[in-house]
Amino acid sequence: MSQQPQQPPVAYVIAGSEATGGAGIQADLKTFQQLGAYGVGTLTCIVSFDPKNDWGHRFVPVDAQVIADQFEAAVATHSPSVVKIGMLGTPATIDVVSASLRSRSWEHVVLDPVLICKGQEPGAALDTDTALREQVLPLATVVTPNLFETRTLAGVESIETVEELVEAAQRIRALGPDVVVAKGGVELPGPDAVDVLVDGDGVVVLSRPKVGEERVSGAGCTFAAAITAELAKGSDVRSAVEVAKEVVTQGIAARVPAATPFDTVWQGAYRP
Ligand code: PXL
Repeated sequence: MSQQPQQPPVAYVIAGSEATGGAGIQADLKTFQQLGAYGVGTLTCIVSFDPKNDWGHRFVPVDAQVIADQFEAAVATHSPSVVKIGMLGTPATIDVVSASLRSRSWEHVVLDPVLICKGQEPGAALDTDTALREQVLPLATVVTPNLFETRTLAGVESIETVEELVEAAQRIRALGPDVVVAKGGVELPGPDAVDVLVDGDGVVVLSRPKVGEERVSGAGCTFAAAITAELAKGSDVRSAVEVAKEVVTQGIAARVPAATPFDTVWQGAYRP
């Protein structure tokens, strides 16, 4: 008798392309593969850094109807129960993604609330930030803001300590998501890269010695994608976040040098 091989869990991502391969949907799909999840992706926008212009962002949104079509194809084919949301980029994209998400039920919606990419000027797109906060954040079960995004979403001026990071994460949790994982990264002062997880049961502090003081491209994408893959595999959120922290730490230690201003994470380095 022949036995059916075990089906891989499906991890779905709605995100942008970052043409150098360091961030965006490229990093997401690599992370899914590394963790043994079958990756499915819907493209929201195309970002091509400009080497002739200080690596400035060239940004092209995907037409809203084309996003809706991709979503329709993906969910009809695989019926995913877990989805990661990465860069959306415009209010029109946020409208269509939020409507698509609401059209069916999910076990988990993992939101990486990409407000701006590394190297972009803060405050460039207030209408996009507002739309994300109002239309997508309430649908998220897990949200993974970096320090800048935590300040913006929580509406606080400055975060200098782990206690302030926890307080800001609690404010974001009040906007809807079950679990907030606020990332201190290299920018929170101190020798360690500290993330705080705030859920209905309390607070978990995740800490690893900083790997250098330089930011690395793709760390945020990889972190949220790893959480998504682990949730697709059946993990609970706290365990998924522990694995994701390790994936990112190992991926940063094994970083890929790049001509862009930031080196990039190597997801393939991860070993459990
Ligand atoms: O790292 C955030 C990010 C996410 N998604 C896309 C990006 C970037 C940053 O450049 O381009 C598509």
